[in-house]
Amino acid sequence: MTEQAHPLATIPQDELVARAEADSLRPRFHFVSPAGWLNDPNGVSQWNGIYHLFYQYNPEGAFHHRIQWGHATSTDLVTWTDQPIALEPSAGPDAEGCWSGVLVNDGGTPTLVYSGRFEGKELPCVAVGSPDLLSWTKVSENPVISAPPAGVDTTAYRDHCVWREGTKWRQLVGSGIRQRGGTAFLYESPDLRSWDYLGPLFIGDASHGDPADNDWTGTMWECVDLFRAGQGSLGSAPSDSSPDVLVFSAWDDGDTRHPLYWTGRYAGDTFEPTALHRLDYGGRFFYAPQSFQDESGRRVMFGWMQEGRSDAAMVEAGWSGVMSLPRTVTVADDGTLRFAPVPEIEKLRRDHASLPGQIVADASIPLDIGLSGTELDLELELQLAPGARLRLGVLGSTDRGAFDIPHEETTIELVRALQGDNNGTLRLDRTRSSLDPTVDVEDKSGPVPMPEGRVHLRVILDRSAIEIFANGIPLTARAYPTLGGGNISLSAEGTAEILSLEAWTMAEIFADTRCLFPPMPGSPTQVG
Ligand code: DQQ
Repeated sequence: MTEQAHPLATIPQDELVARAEADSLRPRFHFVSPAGWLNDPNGVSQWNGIYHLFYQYNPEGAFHHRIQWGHATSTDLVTWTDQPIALEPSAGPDAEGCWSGVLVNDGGTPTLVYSGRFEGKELPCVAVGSPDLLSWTKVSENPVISAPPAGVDTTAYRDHCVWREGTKWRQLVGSGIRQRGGTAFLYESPDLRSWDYLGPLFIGDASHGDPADNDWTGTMWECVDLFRAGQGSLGSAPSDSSPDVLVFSAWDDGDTRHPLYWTGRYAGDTFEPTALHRLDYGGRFFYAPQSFQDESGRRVMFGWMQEGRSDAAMVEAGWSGVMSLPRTVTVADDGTLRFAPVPEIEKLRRDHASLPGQIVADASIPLDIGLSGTELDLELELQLAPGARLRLGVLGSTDRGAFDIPHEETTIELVRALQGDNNGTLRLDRTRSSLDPTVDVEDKSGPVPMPEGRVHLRVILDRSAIEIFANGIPLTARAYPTLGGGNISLSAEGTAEILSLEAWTMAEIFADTRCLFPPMPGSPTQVG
């Protein structure tokens, strides 16, 4: 490293990987960086059959500084091979960081559009790749847009969504207009190098709602992602009633709030919104999502699962940040989105156990299904009576209930409304998740459609990473148990029928020791 070490770089780099790997809270089948810091997914794509996941990376330590683009590839979206760092800051417009961006196919040339950071501000930059996407060259025209739109008082300006429309490229840059709200500025280009500003695609209203609300749209939109949820490409005449979707991460003055999406219609140079929705009830724990359409036509999304422990604890642990499992995005009959982990993840299922169907009525049952653990995939089919409340406890410590012995458990709760057949609530209660008083235990919840009381519940646990899907509505979060328990329990108020419960232990995805600076395939491995 040529730069002076950052004051937070307290762990020698040759120890960082070992330190990170020794942490019992580090996930084993979610993608994590070799060590150090990871945040947003970038350039998510499939290129000639190979999946590419780039990510915001600081190999110097578990803090956000001088961000580079880490890179990993996969043939199945399950196991990942570390590839050499794709972009790193260099003298010029990205001297302070290569921030988030996307990958596009420019007539066969892999091309990255990203935010170069310099003098505390970000501007759009471009880099072109070798055919194997392993070597990247920044173009001489950088920054390809020299400033935010003239005369507009912006709160921030960064992150990109780029697509081909007819003979031109189009680009959105995330931003916010002071005293108004978040926005995405629309540009057009013949060559990805020279861009004409067309105007704001759509402007949010930051004065609408309470800033404390979990659907407040913020003062800036990070990581905007516009796509057509149905058939056809952006800008073409829609062939069905599926909406266009504008995903963004609501930001406010340095605070990463939560991912939201607008459904609506993109046409001409504007987006006509129909409705605003929360994208994941975990809020900041599924931040900066980015999606792509894979070669089979599926829309696949990744998000950054932020940490819920202190900055100092992250630095000490030697690693920070988890990439969500890739999840498919589909449209429900009501025009809102549904999510599910890609089915490929099921390859990791190992030991299997199941619970015969049974009714839990006003009872608590310790679940002796012959399986427990901290790396699990659980799938339940449930039938809740009106007003019933079902609690699924996971990551439970073994001495549950014993007098005076500290107990930990993370609780997933489903409640069916008393009236009306179709509504309910999903909630994650982390108040007893950890004996560590410093970790985030904020309540997470939101409404879930429950037609006639039926719920398909999927819970994926990977040590500190938790992904929950209730009838396709996601709630992603982190928990930091100190006792290492993997017990499962069930309890109910009212009547809940467990139609089926299946559980699997999950295999790990990284067998070999990882390298902070992965070498080019075929070249000798570097230390660290
Ligand atoms: N993270 C990136 C930015 C983006 C933010 C910097 C979202 O480009 O706005 O690492 O988490």
